[in-house]
Amino acid sequence: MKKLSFYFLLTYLSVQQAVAAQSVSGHIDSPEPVKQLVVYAQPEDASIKLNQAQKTVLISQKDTEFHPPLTAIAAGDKVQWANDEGKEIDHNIFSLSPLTSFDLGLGGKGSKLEQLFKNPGVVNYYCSAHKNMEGKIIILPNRYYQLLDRPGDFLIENLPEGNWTLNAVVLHLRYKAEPIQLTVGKTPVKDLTLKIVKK
Ligand SMILES: [Cu+2]
Repeated sequence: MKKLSFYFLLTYLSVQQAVAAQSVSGHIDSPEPVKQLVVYAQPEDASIKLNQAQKTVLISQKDTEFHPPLTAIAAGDKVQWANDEGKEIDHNIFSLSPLTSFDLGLGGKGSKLEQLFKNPGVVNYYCSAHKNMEGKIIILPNRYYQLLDRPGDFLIENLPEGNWTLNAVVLHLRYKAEPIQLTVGKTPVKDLTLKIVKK
């Protein structure tokens, strides 16, 4: 009997946990020129507790290119660039971005260089040794985002209950997203349409 009530409690707790966070999904309605974008959600209630555990996100330097050339991270995350060249080739990483400028110096084959990104925004970075090497990092306010190669369906998981705003960082200079308000409750939020419009 004791055992049975214990399992009942476990089931009850896992159901409770399951309803405490929901997925939010839908479609991006966008004009043709828009390609890469990041859909993200921001909490509107101060009571919403976010998963803010810091991560280190890896970018590889191989064949004198950054892989991937576009990376999305959360504010407070670190990026680590690994020189994965087969030959002895030094790479540098620098940025003159108004959001955060840095120069990590030169790193030889096998080296790793790191940078912390505190504030949300977009950072372009380069290698001073190879003019063709360039990369971009989109820093989101939190971990509730999805990077899309092109407009289409999106899915953001584990949003805590409460009121949120859904928005997108659009890399095309002449377009922006129209933010939408939503409430995360006991069931997943589906079939949203996030519109991309001219600025
Ligand atoms: Cu380089």
